[in-house]
Amino acid sequence: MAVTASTPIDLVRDAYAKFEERVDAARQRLGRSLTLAEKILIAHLDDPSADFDRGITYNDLRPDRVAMQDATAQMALLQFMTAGLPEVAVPSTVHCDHLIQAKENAKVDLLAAESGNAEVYDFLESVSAKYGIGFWGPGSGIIHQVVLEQYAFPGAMMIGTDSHTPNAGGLGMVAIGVGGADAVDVMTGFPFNVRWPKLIGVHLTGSLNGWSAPKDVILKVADILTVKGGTGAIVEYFGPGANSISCTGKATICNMGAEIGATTSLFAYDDAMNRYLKATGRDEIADAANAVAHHLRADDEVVANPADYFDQVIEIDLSTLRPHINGPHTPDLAREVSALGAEATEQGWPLDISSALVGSCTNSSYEDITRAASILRFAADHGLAVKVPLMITPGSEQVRATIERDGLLGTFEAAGATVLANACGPCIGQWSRPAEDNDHVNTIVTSYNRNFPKRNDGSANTLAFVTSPETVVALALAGTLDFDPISGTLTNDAGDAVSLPEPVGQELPDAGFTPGDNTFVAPPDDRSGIEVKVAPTSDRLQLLEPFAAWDGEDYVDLPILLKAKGKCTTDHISMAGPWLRYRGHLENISGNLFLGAVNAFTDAVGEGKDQIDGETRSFPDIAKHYHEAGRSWVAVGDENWGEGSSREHAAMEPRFRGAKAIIVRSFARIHEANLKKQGVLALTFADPATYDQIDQDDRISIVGLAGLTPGKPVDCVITKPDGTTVEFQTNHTMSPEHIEWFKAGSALNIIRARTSS
Ligand code: MIC
Ligand code: SF4
Repeated sequence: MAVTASTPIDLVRDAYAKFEERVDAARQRLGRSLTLAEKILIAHLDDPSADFDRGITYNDLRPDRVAMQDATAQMALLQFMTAGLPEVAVPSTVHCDHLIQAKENAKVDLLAAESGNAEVYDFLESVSAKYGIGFWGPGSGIIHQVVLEQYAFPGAMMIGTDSHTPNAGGLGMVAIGVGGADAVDVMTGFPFNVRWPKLIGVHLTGSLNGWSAPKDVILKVADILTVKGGTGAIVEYFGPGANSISCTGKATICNMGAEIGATTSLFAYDDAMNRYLKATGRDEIADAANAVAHHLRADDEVVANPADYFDQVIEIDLSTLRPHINGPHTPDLAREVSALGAEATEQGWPLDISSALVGSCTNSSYEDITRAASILRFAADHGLAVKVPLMITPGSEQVRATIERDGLLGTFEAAGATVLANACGPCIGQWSRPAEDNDHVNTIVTSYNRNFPKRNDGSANTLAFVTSPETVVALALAGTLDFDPISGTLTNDAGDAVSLPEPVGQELPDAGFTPGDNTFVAPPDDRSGIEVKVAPTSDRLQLLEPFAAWDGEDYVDLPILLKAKGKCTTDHISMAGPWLRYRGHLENISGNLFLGAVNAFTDAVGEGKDQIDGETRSFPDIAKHYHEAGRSWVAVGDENWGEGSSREHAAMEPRFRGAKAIIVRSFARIHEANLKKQGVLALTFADPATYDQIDQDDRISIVGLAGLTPGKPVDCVITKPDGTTVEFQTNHTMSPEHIEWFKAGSALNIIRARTSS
């Protein structure tokens, strides 16, 4: 299989041939019309005759591609290596974007990353070369932007080891964020197993205008659906308004569907996608898509009567949608920009902005940058200047080189902005921010997608608000949250009141994109001599040992390592920022386990009571103590446990340290799948009130495990320190296959057994 810096046309044609074979047949079999998401899933079913039932059945699918970013690729590929295969079974790529720290500027930071992360980059490059994986080195850009520019195509299906993989839904595909173990399934030639999603339709009418941007669509959807409203569902956007949004704007909307927990989001193929494919040099793919365009959109009956086809339909009139800004601490806390000043004053959030950041995989397209730059240009011409540090992270080398050529980077630089590397940077806590900026409560505004506490600069003092790039720039000019770009005025250097004009963007560059420095490395044809080195002394990489199989016994009287209060996202379970350093070393990264979690018994963050000796210790230290003492344990939590990232470290660390079960009110999809893959019981309280009955010194038993059956509750018992007991039931979503994973110790143990036989 030739590995190239783009999707070969043959792969696209093969994918489209499946639509021809299967879509009509499925329509007849089901006796109804189909949504676009259904068509794509059906075209990618492992067994085209398999039954599927929304929200019920688990089905095997055959994705066209796999993409991995450096922070998750390490663990994914360490797992892949243990399968002992000569090469990956489907086209796969690795993208180096998460490990570059933002400190000075693009050039200095990239050099620092190249030397500081040399061991990890060398590992990823050699492992990619050995197993036939395309490698995008540091500086090439953020995974989702590169995938959109090079690999995504309408009607395709891919999985990526990053929760924002759905970004590619902007180019009409089903792109799903997964943990590394799911990627390993597909790279080892097995299907991707996922619960057949429910379908949420978002009907867009009207068209965006003035200050309203694609970002506002998803900020509004997050407001309506909340951070768990999309769980287990694909969000399909349709209607006349959809056609008025550019391809990259659609990608912004799909990208942030991760924030509502959706399996993925997508738009139908349209002329905006055709234009984008052509502008990014993929005319052949555009022609192939045009020839099957009727397969690449929902059937007409679906669009005419959406309530008959979707589980839920949301209506948004783009013409009346006003600019939004969401946060702090959660991406679904929404309001119009014009209302934020009053709300911030009431809540005691600092009105003064301490930094403004444009970019990330969500919002760094050519159109985004042109809209933001149009405001900066106006400001420069009218005696206005940004009042706070402004930073910009281009999404890819192609975008960076193009906006440099077209003078847009110059506009940012002239405004005093710092241009950071084409990487995640401050979006993932890789922001080396001066301590004096965040040693006190402070406010930042970003065009990113996530805003959990500590997300950007590692400080819980920083309150992050997410909004469109142009609104970030307007707020940077105002220096305060109490500014409405539509009706407010700013005072210029001559003392005059100035109103900002509406932003003006350009969907695609007139002169086409320029690729910039080529940082793609294809694997060599002869891979026989390549050795993948992992030094036994390394503190960043560690070969994996298989987890032990289940011993057939019930779990009796397990201590509760953590009962988490409130949100417990993957950032609370396994923090990023400085810990990204250890993403390839399971033992070392386990030093961050639950460091961000709030202890429900004490309200303390990251620490609890060690039940062995009664001492107060950090959660990772307690976990290590239990592990070394051979004690198994459980963790207890509230709603949407594991919200956010796809990082499987959040499941592997508890597994490694001896967690037998995570018992919560509800789970986020990717994290629940990751726990199951690693052989940890992911249980939900049948009665959510049971959460309140669990006290610090209780023990929990999980019984009847020999009878573990799909759909059947699992019995548990709380034993109080005085010996009294409280029985309760938990539910799980394990299929027969998942139960096999549990028994074998992990899904990977099963793959190992199959590939070695
Ligand atoms: C994120 O946005 O949280 C990340 C960092 O991209 C993660 C992946 C990771 O933790 O490595 C994600 O979204 O999956
Ligand atoms: Fe990177 Fe942020 Fe996008 Fe995650 S959300 S891939 S950290 S830019």
